[in-house]
Amino acid sequence: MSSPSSSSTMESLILQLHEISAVKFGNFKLKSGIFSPIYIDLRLIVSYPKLLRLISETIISTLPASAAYDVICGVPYTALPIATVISTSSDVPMLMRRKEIKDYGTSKVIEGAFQPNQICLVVEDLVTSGTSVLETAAPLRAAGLKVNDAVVLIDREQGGRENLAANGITLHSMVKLTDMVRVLKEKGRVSEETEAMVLKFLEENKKVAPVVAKDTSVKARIPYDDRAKLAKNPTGKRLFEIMVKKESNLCLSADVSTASELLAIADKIGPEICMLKTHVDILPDFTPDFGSKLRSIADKHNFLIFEDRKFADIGNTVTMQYEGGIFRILEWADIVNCHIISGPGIVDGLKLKGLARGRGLLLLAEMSSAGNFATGDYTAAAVKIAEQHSDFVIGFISVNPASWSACPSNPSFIHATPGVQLVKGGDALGQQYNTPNSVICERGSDIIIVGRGIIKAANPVDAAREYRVQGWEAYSKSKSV
Ligand code: S5P
Repeated sequence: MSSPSSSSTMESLILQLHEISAVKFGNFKLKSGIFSPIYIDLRLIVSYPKLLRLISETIISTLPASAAYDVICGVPYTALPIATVISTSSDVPMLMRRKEIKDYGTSKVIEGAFQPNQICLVVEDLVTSGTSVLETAAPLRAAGLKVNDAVVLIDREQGGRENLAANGITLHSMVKLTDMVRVLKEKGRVSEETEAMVLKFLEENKKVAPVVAKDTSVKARIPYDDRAKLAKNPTGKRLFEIMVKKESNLCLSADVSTASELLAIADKIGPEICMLKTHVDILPDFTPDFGSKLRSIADKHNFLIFEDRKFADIGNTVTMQYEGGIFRILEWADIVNCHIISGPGIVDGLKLKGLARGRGLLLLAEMSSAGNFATGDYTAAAVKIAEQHSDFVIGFISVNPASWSACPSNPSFIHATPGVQLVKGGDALGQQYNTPNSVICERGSDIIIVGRGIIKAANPVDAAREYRVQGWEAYSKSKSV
């Protein structure tokens, strides 16, 4: 609000927002569960084109020259129309971030045309903790764009500016909530008492931590290096040690169409990961030397190989499936996994072959797909079997181990979680995605397993780095909850 004209524009904007009831006073329960005396709902502005235009024009004219940008992206959904109007009126190309990821066509998270290293301005309607801006900035950055600035219509002044600055994003706000209430009081729209109540509320709720950091359900985590010392199985121990050494809790699910593609991507992404997961039976060009080739890449980049075979048969059959056939999994995979549908005999069978070779086993205790049956007693049975075979079982494929209060697993077991992308969503065939932060901080897992989020990214190496950084930051945070 520097010049008189801009301050009168701002006043007029505030009054118009109040007139259309986009700003309300009362007692409102917010998403975080706390009660607020003020509520802002900017979804309404799509019904008021003149106001939408005024907001968009003012946003752009109040941005300092230092906030240079090549493209803009609105945070879905409320800021999308604002970004669209800015784009068409100032002739700046726009991008769109998908909230839900589709599994057909291109599976893109960011829609629109752009070049790597272009600068993208994020446009938002309302900022509280800054979480939504960060959720949009992450996939933009993973796609190779630079995100240095975000512009917002209203700043609730509850820590968003600081949280964004900590993530390298400068927040430019048009209206601060305190200014808004002051103007409405001055113009006789709200009483002095209401103004005082709102100011008191804002003072008392100055800092809303971003959702990623505010979790209270997870107890402070025992660090991976301490857990390495507890692990009975040498592969489980090594996995913890690799994670610490490489600062990576990222497992790449290398679900590509050929063995040669798999070896190429393993070599490129190897430095970012602690583990590489394969489905060897999907590779049409598999040859007997596949295992040794992958082994030498794994040794070069120091990651473990996890063949996601999901054994499910009786003990005697799985011994043959593990060791024999054309794939000879036992020869080259450090880790395999199995269902426990057939009972504990399957673990005995796999252990018979794997234990002497120092291999490790993950039990499928939960699954990421919608409607699966690995819940409740089934999950508890997996924990029990793991305890009975802690020399061979290294941990679980799990989705929400923080919720296993009835059957907590001991800290030497590692949790690896599939169904991870930078934004929540799903595919057309039942897969369900959570973000790295949610998986590690809220759901209490240790390893994020990422497939299409990396494989289908425009730049898989950059995407892998982004997942590694997000996964490791989440782990670091959860050590000190
Ligand atoms: O419950 C599960 C267990 C596994 S191992 N859900 C899963 O999605 N997986 C595997 O993780 C799945 O077979 C696939 O290889 C990977 C997820 O791939 P994305 O492309 O959905 O990340």
